[in-house]
Parts: sequence; structure tokens; C-alpha cells
Amino acid sequence: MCGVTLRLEGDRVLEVRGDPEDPLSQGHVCPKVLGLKAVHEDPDRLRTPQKRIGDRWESIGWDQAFEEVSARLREVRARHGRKAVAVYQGNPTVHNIGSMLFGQLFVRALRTPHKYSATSLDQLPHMLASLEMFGHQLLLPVPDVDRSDHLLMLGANPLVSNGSLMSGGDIGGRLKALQARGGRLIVVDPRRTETAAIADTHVFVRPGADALLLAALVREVIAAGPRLGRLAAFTDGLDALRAAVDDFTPERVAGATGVPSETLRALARGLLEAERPVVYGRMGVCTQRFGGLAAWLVNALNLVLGRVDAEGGAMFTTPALDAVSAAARLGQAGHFARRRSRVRGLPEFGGELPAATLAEEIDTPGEGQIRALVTSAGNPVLSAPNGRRLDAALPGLELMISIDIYRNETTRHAHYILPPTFGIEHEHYDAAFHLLAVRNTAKYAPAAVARGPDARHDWEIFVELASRLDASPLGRVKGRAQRAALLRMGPGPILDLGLRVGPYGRARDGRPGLTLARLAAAPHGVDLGPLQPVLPGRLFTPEGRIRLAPAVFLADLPRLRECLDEAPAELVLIGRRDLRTNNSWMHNDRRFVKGKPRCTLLMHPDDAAARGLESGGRARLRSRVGSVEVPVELDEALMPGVVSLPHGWGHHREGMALAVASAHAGVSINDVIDERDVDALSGTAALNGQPVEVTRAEA
Ligand SMILES: Nc1nc2c(c(=O)[nH]1)N[C@H]1C(S)=C(S)[C@@H](COP(=O)(O)OP(=O)(O)OC[C@H]3O[C@@H](n4cnc5c(=O)[nH]c(N)nc54)[C@H](O)[C@@H]3O)O[C@H]1N2
Ligand SMILES: Nc1nc2c(c(=O)[nH]1)N[C@H]1C(S)=C(S)[C@@H](COP(=O)(O)OP(=O)(O)OC[C@H]3O[C@@H](n4cnc5c(=O)[nH]c(N)nc54)[C@H](O)[C@@H]3O)O[C@H]1N2
Ligand SMILES: [Mo]
Repeated sequence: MCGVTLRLEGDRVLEVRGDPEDPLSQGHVCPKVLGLKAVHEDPDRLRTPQKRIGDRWESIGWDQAFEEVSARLREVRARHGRKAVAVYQGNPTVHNIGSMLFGQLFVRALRTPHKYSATSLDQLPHMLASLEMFGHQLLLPVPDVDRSDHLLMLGANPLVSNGSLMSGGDIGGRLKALQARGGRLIVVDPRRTETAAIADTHVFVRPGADALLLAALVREVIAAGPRLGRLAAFTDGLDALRAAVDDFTPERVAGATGVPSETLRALARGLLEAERPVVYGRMGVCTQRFGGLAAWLVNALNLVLGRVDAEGGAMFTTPALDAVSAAARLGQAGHFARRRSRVRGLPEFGGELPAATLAEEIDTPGEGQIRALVTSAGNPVLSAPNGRRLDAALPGLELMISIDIYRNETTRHAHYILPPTFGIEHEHYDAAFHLLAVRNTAKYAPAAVARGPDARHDWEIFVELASRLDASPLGRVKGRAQRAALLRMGPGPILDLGLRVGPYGRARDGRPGLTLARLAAAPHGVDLGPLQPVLPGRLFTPEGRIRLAPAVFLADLPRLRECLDEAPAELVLIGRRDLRTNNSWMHNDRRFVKGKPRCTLLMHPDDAAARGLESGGRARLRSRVGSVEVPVELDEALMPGVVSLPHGWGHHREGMALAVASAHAGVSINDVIDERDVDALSGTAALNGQPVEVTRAEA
């Protein structure tokens, strides 16, 4: 989402820089931008389809690859039924316009209930809250940081992540601007993070206890007199909400949250006294035991403060490509718990099952067992909980296909790897992140360099495979003529149509309607202005009103109450992100991994001393599912009783083709994260707050 300018010599990238004329990012780029060049040039990046024969890899042509892959998928289906084929779509899917527009063709053609993605390792609880409260899983509120004067942030670290469900480029600069206007930034996090370090106030919270903290804040705000304001006319459930949180007094939750009652009251007061407050919660609040409740309570708190759909509050975008309306028209506003997973009975969300159950669905025999898996832009061996179990389960598959640019921890198990083009080799329109940005802008970039000879885009791979699998449910990509038509068309015409029917598609106020051609003619992007109030018009609940107290959340409150009197675990584990790189796949360039090791266990000095550990010493980190050995880094910024390890490392496995990454392997946090530990409501993995043991590693 950060605008960049490339200096090219032919198809060689000489330099990547921030584009000062980009209306959203205004010249800012985060360190990850270097990956655009590094991955583009990476000698380890796969350029031709790969076929594995035993442990030997062979390059094959695309025709052979498509023929064999589709024939073998059909074969598994004929033998075991369509339920035997599973698909996992990873995070870069949402950065890729081709995958966004054509990936579903392929997934639908599989006609399988075994659909998985990184969503259930990430923002699913926020989507569930939006579905239940606003009627649409994609109608996600974004904090209007540019106009707020008081931001209460829980479980997010935008100075490293650059903002999530809050795209903006230079979020750090925007936060400092908020403070310069006299506003306040309050960070609630078990670690005094890079973001907490610039905040006006930082509050330690015990991992997993945010729902309790938020319930107390909702209670305090309602007790002070709710301020729904104009929202009152189309909001239901205030009495039910009031009753639901009534017993979560600051005194009652102080012990379990680790936040003194006076601090909780001060947090509530801060919100009540500010003119334009907003509450924002992210990874730390949603990928934990009470992720669903916490995501709901963030929205509920913004609502009772009257801060939803209000300037400087929690607002909705008006995106040029309006995926929210499009999904609603296609009947895809979302659904939840219509069916449950075979082995553990976890709920579906939007047709997907939680990634935390993928390994057991592969290695547990019985009707409906997964026999074939397609992964696309995903590395679940490193990103899903108990990655070791998945790593051990994958060789048992009859067939595994990976659409990926690397042979890595996951794709090394595939029988075929189909490598797509990357980054600047294909066109770009951010279908997902314009939806989640702090300002309405739109930008289209054509491919900047020619793709390699005989290279395929992700979307072309999807079209080829979909058309070769029998009976696509759309009935449109079956057969060669339709395939050829789709391949000729590509994402362009769909994007163009989407823009034309979108909110800026018609000429208005002397401005011509937005089309792909007009967007392409403005290479820096177009500014569509600050976020605008859109409610109640944009609500998708059947009654057209906001639901403050949906039944699914109320029904989960007894579970939250139970933990009020639980004895806290002695030591719990949380994650963190690496500033230079993204998730698991950017460690294959020296610039990203140089310097001191980045995959270390951060530990409070007192916790380390109690275990005989010193800085630089090696610790064994252990849980029910496994253990890893990792260097310790003492850090007073951690709440005592909490240790932190980044995810996305552990590149030491056999059969990978990532030379630099393997030489800087680190360990995978998900080798100790327990896949059974999920948010029982939503099935989202509890990636934060699991109990662990740390001891000195044996010499
Ligand atoms: N413990 C713990 N686990 C976590 C997290 C955490 O905080 N803690 N974070 C979670 C989050 S938020 C996420 S989003 C997930 C990510 O989970 P995944 O999406 O499973 O993992 P990534 O590491 O993002 O891997 C992306 C894969 O896509 C490939 N790739 C990159 N670009 C492209 C492309 O253009 N096309 C194709 N076909 N492939 C491409 C890469 O080579 C890599 O294999 O991890 C989750 N796991
Ligand atoms: N540099 C870089 N940028 C990235 C990524 C990356 O890997 N590297 N990944 C991208 C992706 S896929 C995503 S989803 C976003 C995520 O973006 P963010 O959500 O902003 O990033 P995280 O670092 O995961 O922030 C989670 C925070 O929650 C805290 N935390 C852990 N447990 C708890 C808890 O129980 N309660 C509270 N209140 N806090 C808790 C952690 O200490 C951490 O500071 O970042 C994106 N941007
Ligand atoms: Mo993510």
C-alpha cells in the first residue's frame, strides 16, 4: 500500500524508493520494501514448475504440470470423493489482485468443505464481530487516526507492522501527528513495544485478558451514561449489553488482567473526557483465547462512546472497488458455525475451517479425511499452530500441490510446485487494503518489468486448474474456449467494471467517473478524501440496524467469567514481528538477516534469573506439543511472567531451497504453540498467551 518508485535498467531494478506523490503513503516506505527487489532477484526463487520424484526435483513444462496436476487431483477425487481434497490459502493472496479475483474460481471448482486460510490465524475474530454487529464480515472499522485525539490501542504494534486493518503508510508519523495536535496515544500490551515506547501511556496487560479489561471499560462508560448519539437511532441491544458486562467491575477484573482498578478507571475516564477518542485492537487481542469476545468489545466500546462512523473514531472506508457491496450482492456477506469440522467440531467461518485443525484433519483416519492438499501463497508449517504436527502429516498425503515462489518448509512436501510471477512482474491494485485504509485512495500499477519467458501469473494458474477440473460450479471455466477467453481477459476488465459500478464510478462534482483507464493515467494514485460517515446506509443486518449485543458473544461470556478466578500460568508466550521482513518468507536475503540474531526469546531479567538464564544464554522453551532451543535476550520491556518469540522462523529443515534463510534458520514459535488452544468461540488459533516452560538448555 506504500507507493513506490522504481529505477529500472531494462528489467533490472536499480532502486526502490517511496513515492512522495502517493496520496496515502506520501513517500513513506517501511523496511520491507527492500523485499520487492530482493525477492524479485532471488536466485532461489522458482521460475519453472517443479515435480518431485522421491526426494529429487525436476523442472517440467507448464503444459505437463497442468495436465498432471489436474489428472492427479481428479484421481484422488474419484478414489475418495471431493471432500478428500483440501486447500489452504496464505496471506499474500490478499496482496495479489489476480489471486483475489480468480482464486475463488479454482477453490469453487474443488467443491470441497476443506477450505483453510491464514484468516483463522489472524483477523477472523474482527470479521466475526463485523458480521454479527454490522451484518457483513468485510465491513471492518478502521481507526481514523488522522482526526482522532485519543487512541486506545490494544495488541498492535504499528511501528513495526506498519498498521494492520489500519493501512496508511507511515502510521508512526500519523501517531506522532496525533500527539502533536495535543492528542494522546495509550497502548495496552504485555510488552513495552516500539509503539508503546512513543505512547503517552503504556499499560501492561496479562496476555489473553483483554476481553476482561474491555468489558470493564464498556461497563464504566455505560455507567457514566452511554453516548450513542446519532447511532442510537439505528442501534439495538444497549440494555442487553449493560446487563452482560455489569459484573465486570474494575475491581473484579484487576487481578486477572494484571491492571490495577485505578488504571482501568483512568483508561475509561480518558475515553470519556476526550473529544474524539477511538479504540483499536489487533493481532494481540484477536489471536488469543477470548479473541471473539475482545473483538466484539472493541466495537461495543466504540459504539457506547458514540465513536463508530464518526470523524476521528472507528470509521468505514468508501473504497473505489467496493468488495463489501459486491460480496453482499453475491450473497457472501458471511456466515458462521453453519457446520463444524470433522475431528474437533470447530466452527466454519465464511465456508472456511480453522487452520488450527488442518493437521488433525490430515492425520486422523476416517470418512472425510484429507488425502490431497493444495497450498497457495501459504506456509502453514511455519504459520499454523503445532507446525511440527503438520510437517509430519504432509508426507502422508497422496497428493500435495503448492502454488508458491519458493521451495520452503511447507512446499518441500509437495509433489508439484507451480511458481507464479512475483510483485512487480504483475499488475497491482490493492483490492483488500484500500478497504482497510485510514483514507480513501485508489491506485493502479501495471507490471513494471516483463515477466520471465514462459512465466505464469497466479491467476493464470488458477484459471488453468479450474478449467481442467470437471464441473466448475459457475459452469463458466469448463472447456477450452472459456479458458482461453478468461486467460485473454485477466483481472483488468473485472477491475474496470468494479470501479465503474463503485462509489466513484459516476461523474460527480465535475470529476469524471473512475475507470481503470483513468486510474492508470494517474500513476501516483488518486486521493478520494478522508473517511466519510456511511451509516446506517451501509449496514447489512436484515433489519438494517447495529447489533450491540449479538447472542453468540453473550453466550461466550460465562467462559470469560470462569477465568476471573483462575490462577495465572507462571509463564506465558506471546509473539512479535520482525521489522525488516514479512512473516516467514523474506529471510532469504543477507540484508534482512544480517547483524545479531533476530529470532531470540525476550525475557524479563527476573524471570531469567529465576531460571538461571543469562543474556545470550540458551533456553529450552517447552509446551505440551514440543520444545525448541533458542538464545535468550533479557528485556525489561516485557511484563514479568511473559516471554516473546517472533514467528516465521525455523528454516533448518531438509529439502528446502532457501540458502540464506537456512543459514539463519532460527526456530519456529509454532513448534511450541498448541493447536488445541483456540478461541473456543471462533476457532481462531490462540497464538498469544499460551503457558510455556523455560529452562536452561543442556550444554
Ligand atoms: N505464532 C504465530 N503464528 C502466526 C502469526 C503470529 O503472529 N504468531 N501470525 C499469523 C498471521 S497474521 C498470518 S497472516 C499468517 C501467515 O501465514 P501464511 O500465509 O501461511 O504464511 P506466510 O509466511 O505469509 O507465507 C506466505 C507464502 O506465500 C509465498 N508467496 C509470497 N508471495 C507470493 C505470491 O505472490 N504468490 C504466491 N503464490 N505465493 C507467494 C511465500 O513464498 C510463502 O510460502 O501467519 C500466522 N501465524
Ligand atoms: N515488519 C512486518 N510487518 C508486518 C508483518 C511482519 O511479519 N513484519 N506482518 C503483517 C501481517 S500478516 C499482519 S496480520 C500485521 C499485524 O500487525 P499488528 O497486529 O500491528 O502486529 P503484531 O506485532 O502482531 O502486534 C501484536 C501485538 O500484540 C501484543 N500482544 C500479544 N498478546 C497480547 C494480548 O494478549 N493482549 C494484548 N493487548 N496484546 C498482546 C504483542 O506484544 C504485539 O505487540 O502486520 C503486518 N505487517
Ligand atoms: Mo496477518
